[in-house]
Amino acid sequence: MHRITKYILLAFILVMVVIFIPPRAEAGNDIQVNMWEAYYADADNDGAADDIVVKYNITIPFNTGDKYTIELYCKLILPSGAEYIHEVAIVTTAESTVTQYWFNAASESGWYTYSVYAYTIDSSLNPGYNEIIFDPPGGDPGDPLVDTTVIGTTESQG
Ligand SMILES: [Ca+2]
Repeated sequence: MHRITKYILLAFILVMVVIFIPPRAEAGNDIQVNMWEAYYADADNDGAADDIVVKYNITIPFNTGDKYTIELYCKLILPSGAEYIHEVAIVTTAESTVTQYWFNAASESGWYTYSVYAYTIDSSLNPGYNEIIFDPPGGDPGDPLVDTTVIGTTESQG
């Protein structure tokens, strides 16, 4: 009798432990960042091919239709080591294609690195990261600007 009470108590404690484990991202439920294109162009039609265009997909595998707000921490590193940082949030379900225009950003000769760290503020998904290295021509175009276009999502903010 005493033994059974012990087992019941133990089972109750186990249930409580399971209930009070804080919500965490499930294994394999990562945000995927797939960068597939980075090039220079005259995206703002000012006559100079001094704008950087970056395209990538944000994918949430195994998503059954839940909406997530994904923060995109974007960093452009110039050949000199100068960095431009831009953060934007998108609301997405399974997959979105993001296109970003960095106007007047191709100001130096050499290799450029573009990276995206994608995460959720509440850590409901595991974060994703990717980067791409590319080589646009140099020039002196003035102050850089950023524009983000998203296809396949409901909205974008920031
Ligand atoms: Ca231009």
